[in-house]
Amino acid sequence: MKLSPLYPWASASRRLADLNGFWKFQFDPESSGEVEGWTKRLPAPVFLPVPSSFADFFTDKDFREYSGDFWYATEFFVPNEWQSREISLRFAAATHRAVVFVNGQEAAAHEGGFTPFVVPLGKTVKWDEPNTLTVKCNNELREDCIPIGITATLQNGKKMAKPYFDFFNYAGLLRPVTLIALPKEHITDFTVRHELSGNKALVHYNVETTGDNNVTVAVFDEDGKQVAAGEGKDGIISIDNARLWNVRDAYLYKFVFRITDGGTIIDEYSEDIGIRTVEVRGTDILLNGKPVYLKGFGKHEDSDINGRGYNPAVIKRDFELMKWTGANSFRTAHYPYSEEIYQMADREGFLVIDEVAAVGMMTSTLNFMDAANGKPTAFFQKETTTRLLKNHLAAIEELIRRDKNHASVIAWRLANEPETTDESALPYLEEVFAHARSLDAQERPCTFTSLMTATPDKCGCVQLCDVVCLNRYYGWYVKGGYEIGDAENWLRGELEGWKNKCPGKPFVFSEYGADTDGTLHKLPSVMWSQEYQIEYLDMCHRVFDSFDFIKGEQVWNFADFQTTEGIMRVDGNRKGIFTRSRQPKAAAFYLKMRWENLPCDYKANNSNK
Ligand code: CKX
Repeated sequence: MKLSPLYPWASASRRLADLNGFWKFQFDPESSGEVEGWTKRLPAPVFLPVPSSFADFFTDKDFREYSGDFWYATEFFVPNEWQSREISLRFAAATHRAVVFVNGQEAAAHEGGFTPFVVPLGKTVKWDEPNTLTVKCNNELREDCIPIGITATLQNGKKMAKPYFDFFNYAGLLRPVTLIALPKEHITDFTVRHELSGNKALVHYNVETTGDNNVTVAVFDEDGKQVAAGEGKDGIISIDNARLWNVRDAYLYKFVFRITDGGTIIDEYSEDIGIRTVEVRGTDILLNGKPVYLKGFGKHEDSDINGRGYNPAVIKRDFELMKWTGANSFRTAHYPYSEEIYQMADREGFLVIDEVAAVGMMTSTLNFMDAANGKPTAFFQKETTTRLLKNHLAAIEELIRRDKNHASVIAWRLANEPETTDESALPYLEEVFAHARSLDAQERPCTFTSLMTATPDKCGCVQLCDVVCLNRYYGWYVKGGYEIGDAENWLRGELEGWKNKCPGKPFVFSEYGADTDGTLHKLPSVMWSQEYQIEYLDMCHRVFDSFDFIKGEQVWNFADFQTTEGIMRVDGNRKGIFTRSRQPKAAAFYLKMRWENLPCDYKANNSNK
């Protein structure tokens, strides 16, 4: 059976039931739930909302910091009228792994906390009667899974997450759960690739189904007028005078895919699709053949109380704030985001660098700081590497399968700050890049973000990147405060090195930032003050502006976000341009002034204009 990555939209042929709401929940620190029969019934549950992260609901620190197994349970009904259909459950994200039981029987297991999976229900389902659904989740960090870390056991026997990354290990059923009833013969997936030819757009499409009946495609413009059609599972649809999807000027066509048998519609699935091309030519990133300069943020899915849980209100606020600053792009640091975020990016014309959760590819117990200080850790030479690679490749496959049709997604970010200074990184990343490239029909650029210590003389993997992405903190982790003048020289020096090492590639600053207390003002500035954040950003921008091959700036971070506690963080990472409650720091007004005045084709090479 083919399991579909498609978003659960209802249609003339598709039925959905939303299973979100309060579910039963119980921690299982002994991992004894299965033998004790929790697959059928949780013995002493509390009630928690789904979707959400569990960590910030409780007042007991043991619960916030909990690492291990935890269970959810609910009931659902499947109406008799659906007996002729194929029934499944779709989990948009269960972090970091889950085993699903339906009526006490194991129905599916999934590794990876940020991509959807579908559980076919088959004969286990009871019609018009309550079905029990229990899910055993686990949030333990491991060196062979992404995101990477370890789970330590404290002297009191409690487990604790030790992430090799800098964000809180929020977990749970983070995203919606949906009951889906499809016709037996149905569409499981589709892929589009766009080609521009004068005023015409050619959309190469492929539709996958579970049967052999005929497939048709109808394309409607935003006024609901049909503008093109196609027939067959593969084909090319030609749209005359196509209105292209563009930066902050999105246009979406409705593609309606149908399986038909004579005059009968067997299945129907629609999606709003933007038509655009993306490519890298010389040092330019081209959208529809025109150079674009990325202005925007590295983000997190992170908010008060709900942690990393799906939060449509925060999603909306974030887009409004990004628009207000004049941004045109963001990166989904450090994992695939909720599908609704890409849908909104499609609608709003934002350029997205879409990231797999391969973060923490360095060994460090002081989360990411040892490696950031240049301590060699030979991360890719571990006994766990083969298993890690397998999980990493699977996660890339799920990411690309899920997000491949979004116009907003212009590049794949295949790893964050891997330890590319060690020669064992190259064969590992070569496989990762080759795999991603083999999966994307749109042949989007692929990249990783480069760690501070991977300077031009030390990085052995940059040649894999179509766009070179630098995470640099001169003026913060290196030469901060009164030494900022030296920081500027060091940054310039490094960029001269890159110019020689990679002539003819575009560079994007995928991280640069300074921790800032949203309440602290100081004249003259000190590090952590709002004045220093502006001085720091201004220094970086002065440098970026003087190198033609820098084709984008994504400041770290859009908003303050929660991390593991420690001496490096004051209730989280404070590099936000906005506070965690999404109010502006002074730097937000500074950035707005800069970005509103930078043209979209800033620094375009004349030959590509
Ligand atoms: N880059 C020295 C990864 C992000 C962190 C950021 C930071 C680091 C910097 C690496 O996840 O939050 O320290 O602010």
